[in-house]
Amino acid sequence: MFNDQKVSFSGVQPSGNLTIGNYLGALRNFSHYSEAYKCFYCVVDEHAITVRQNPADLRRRTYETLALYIACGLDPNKNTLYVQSHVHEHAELAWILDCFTMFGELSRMTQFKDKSAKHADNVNAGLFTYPTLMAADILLYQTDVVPVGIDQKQHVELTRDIANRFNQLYPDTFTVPEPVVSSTGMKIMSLAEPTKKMSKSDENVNAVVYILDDKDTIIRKFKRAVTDSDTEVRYADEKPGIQNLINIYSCFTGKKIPEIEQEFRGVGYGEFKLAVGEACSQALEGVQNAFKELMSDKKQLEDLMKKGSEEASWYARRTLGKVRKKLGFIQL
Ligand code: ATP
Ligand code: LTN
Repeated sequence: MFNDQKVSFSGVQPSGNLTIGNYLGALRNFSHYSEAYKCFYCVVDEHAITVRQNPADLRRRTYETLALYIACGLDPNKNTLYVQSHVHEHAELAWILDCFTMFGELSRMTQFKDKSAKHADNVNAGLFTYPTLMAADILLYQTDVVPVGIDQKQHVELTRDIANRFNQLYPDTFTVPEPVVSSTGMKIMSLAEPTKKMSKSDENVNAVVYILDDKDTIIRKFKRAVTDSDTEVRYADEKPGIQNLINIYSCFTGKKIPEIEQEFRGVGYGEFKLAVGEACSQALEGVQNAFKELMSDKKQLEDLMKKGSEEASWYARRTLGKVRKKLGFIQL
């Protein structure tokens, strides 16, 4: 809460091409708060370097992620859209929060366990303290709600623990945030291994539908999606592939699960998969057109980044100033 206004904050890493998982689990839900909340949506480039990045790719994806925020419906005049590394208070508060976060807490984070297994040759300290930088992102803005996919819930819960611990020692410093996870889009699964999360850094491009994939590619990927040997379009845990496709179809069409089962009763998987592909590509068409237009004017995107980081800095400075004072750092 800042000046009696509730705050929404979230972030996406520019670590790959954004997927429909990012769209349905996160981006699409950001705009729900634009009217009633003060909203900060950040491109978290500092988080992305916990895994090795090619500099040219990182730069391009940072522009693209900002353009996608806007293309997905976030009006830069109603939301503060910016890049994390442009607001140095994030890194500064992260160090302070490192001193209020326990080694055991960070060791329990499942994302750390997964990523350190995946990047065994580069288990760096940043990968380990990733959640304290995320806590700094959130707490700097006195955030009330954090719209995320379910995989990030554990990090937001750790953020709450850190905020409560800090507030106990130094009362009234931080608002304690709530994670908000959408019920249907919270975990879109890989099309190749439907028990695994769809992830933008997956090496198998056929397992992932990107927001910017063209219609033919989208339809081809859904056609190839791994399902079971049954033919019935039914939402059941023992049918993870079909369950995932029903979820995706439900997210894009707004139809409820029983209605979808009814719609595809007696037709084979082929027809159903085609319908999912069509619904998906149709829903993304507007986003893709807006994205192309935004990317054709880099200067405009840079102006927006500048405006966003200036707005964000104003809030970040206030919280960090309060924290520094409470800790006993000398103000000159
Ligand atoms: P990476 O593969 O680089 O770890 P990612 O695809 O998991 O990336 P993030 O940048 O870590 O994406 O996530 C951005 C937001 O998208 C987060 O709120 C996250 O919970 C959400 N998200 C990511 N993947 C999915 C998914 N498959 N289903 C639902 N939400 C998702
Ligand atoms: N950790 C998140 C990205 C992220 C984020 C945040 C999300 C960084 N800072 C603050 C919400 C709020 C991820 O890996 N998806």
